[in-house]
Amino acid sequence: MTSALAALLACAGQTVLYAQDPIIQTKYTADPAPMVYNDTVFLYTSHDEDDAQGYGFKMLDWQLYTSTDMVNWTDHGPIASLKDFTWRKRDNGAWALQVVERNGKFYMYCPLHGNGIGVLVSDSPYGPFKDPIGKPLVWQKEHWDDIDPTVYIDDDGQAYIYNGGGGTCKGGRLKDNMMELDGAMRTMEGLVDFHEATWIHKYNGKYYLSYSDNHELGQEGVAGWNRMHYAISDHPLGPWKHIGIYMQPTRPETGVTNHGSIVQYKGQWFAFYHNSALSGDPWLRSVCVDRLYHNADGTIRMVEQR
Ligand code: FUB
Repeated sequence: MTSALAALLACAGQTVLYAQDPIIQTKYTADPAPMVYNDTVFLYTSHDEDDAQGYGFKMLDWQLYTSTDMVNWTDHGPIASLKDFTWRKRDNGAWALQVVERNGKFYMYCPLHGNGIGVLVSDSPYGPFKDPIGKPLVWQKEHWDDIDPTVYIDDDGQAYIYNGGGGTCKGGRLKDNMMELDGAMRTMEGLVDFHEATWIHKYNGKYYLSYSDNHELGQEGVAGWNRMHYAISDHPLGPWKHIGIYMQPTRPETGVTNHGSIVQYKGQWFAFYHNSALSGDPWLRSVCVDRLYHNADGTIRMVEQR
């Protein structure tokens, strides 16, 4: 699948090609988790089933798209699903995932909502992915805590895992095998109005933890109008200094969630997120991407949604 249209924009003296938002228009996708590997963007997403309208989250598998120019996206279809976890107790709940590479292996961290966070492993970013441990990696027995895993591997090789929803973000170390916690996870201090959707990136030696907030959460019985916040620290596990908002609620304001991710590709920074522009329905979301800029003082300029 290639994106339907590309818009040519002149930006800060450079010519920048963008795919038209939403960048995926043939399926409903959410919770974008980009990974840059071998000069390619591997965009892993969750997937809202077509018949989820009026139902709530109906999410059974995870999808993969790739691009080498941020304009044309190739659809690789579902690359993992709830069925890959024999210990699952529900046939719904394939929420926001993330994939990272370490020493030639690819680790996919998957929340099974209500069942904990599992990990799948593959020798290729395209899969097949298998569950080597046969049990949850994280299971704090609170179904809102055990969502939205994100993993960051620091320059010294130490890997960190974060997760959380419903008000608490936790972080901790992973062992070198990437499939075991190295000590207990602890609450990330200093975040303001944390809701979910943790993502870590590093810029100029500082750690950035971004997340969605509780803005107008629950109005009209839907998920809210999340804004994306960020906090900065000198250390991967904080304490964090809350800086502010880098993205206002997505448009149109259909009461959708937002879930951001920030990545550098070919020297430029990008903010991925999702909205309900194609469907107008909170449970049928679509992944978008826009440019992200760091200011000279390290703060993030508000992302302009196109
Ligand atoms: O997609 C299901 C849930 O909605 C995710 O886990 C949250 O981040 C929110 O996007």
